Amino acid sequence: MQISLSKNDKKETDVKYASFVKGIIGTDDILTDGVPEIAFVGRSNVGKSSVINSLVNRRNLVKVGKKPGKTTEINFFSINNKEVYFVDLPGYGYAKISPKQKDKIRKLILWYLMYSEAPIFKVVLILDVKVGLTDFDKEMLNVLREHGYPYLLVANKEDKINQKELSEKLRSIKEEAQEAVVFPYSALTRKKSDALFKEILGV
Ligand SMILES: Nc1nc2c(ncn2[C@@H]2O[C@H](COP(=O)(O)OP(=O)(O)OP(=O)(O)O)[C@@H](O)[C@H]2O)c(=O)[nH]1
Ligand SMILES: [Mg+2]
Repeated sequence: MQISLSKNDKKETDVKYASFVKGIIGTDDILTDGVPEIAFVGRSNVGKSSVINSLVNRRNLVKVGKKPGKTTEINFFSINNKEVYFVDLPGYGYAKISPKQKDKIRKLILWYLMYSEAPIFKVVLILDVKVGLTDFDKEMLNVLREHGYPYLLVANKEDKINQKELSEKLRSIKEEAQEAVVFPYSALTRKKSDALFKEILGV
């Protein structure tokens, strides 16, 4: 599967249009309309929605920081009139929701990845660089590896720590995840948004 986002002189990746399509909680026509999907997965509050906004250069395409843990749907955003969908998955593990609700979200994420047959181009697994890998992230990594999905680990919120701490955190994340590539990022500064986009698209 190849994605070629429109190119211009300044940037390799160019998002001209981005819009919300719909939220789903189970099987739906959108999963079989042939548009490749880039899925953003991670614990609640790690910055999934912020990372999506930073990539499409919009502050409010996806609501950020409001009512964490309340998003229980899988939200689809069309990029450049359905060149690709960005898929914002509900955040797992928000402390203030019930165990039952947590389990529901975990099952929805696993269903999407394992059984929905969505044409997933890449899974972006987002971590909070200060927190590192949690049990949920390890479970996700196992699923992604077992299913052979192309994925990328993004260590978000790098602006919150200094260089020394950052390299230590990255080293331990790589070691624990047994992963050579972890992309340090800040959705707040957006400094590396183009580099991240290229890494996700593999260009
Ligand atoms: N300092 C800093 N804060 C960030 C960064 N990315 C996100 N945040 C903040 O972290 C909080 C959560 O961000 P969201 O993007 O809503 O996180 P999410 O993963 O989508 O959360 P859920 O939708 O609840 O799963 C917000 O207050 C953001 O402003 C970052 O790179 N640096
Ligand atoms: Mg969110």
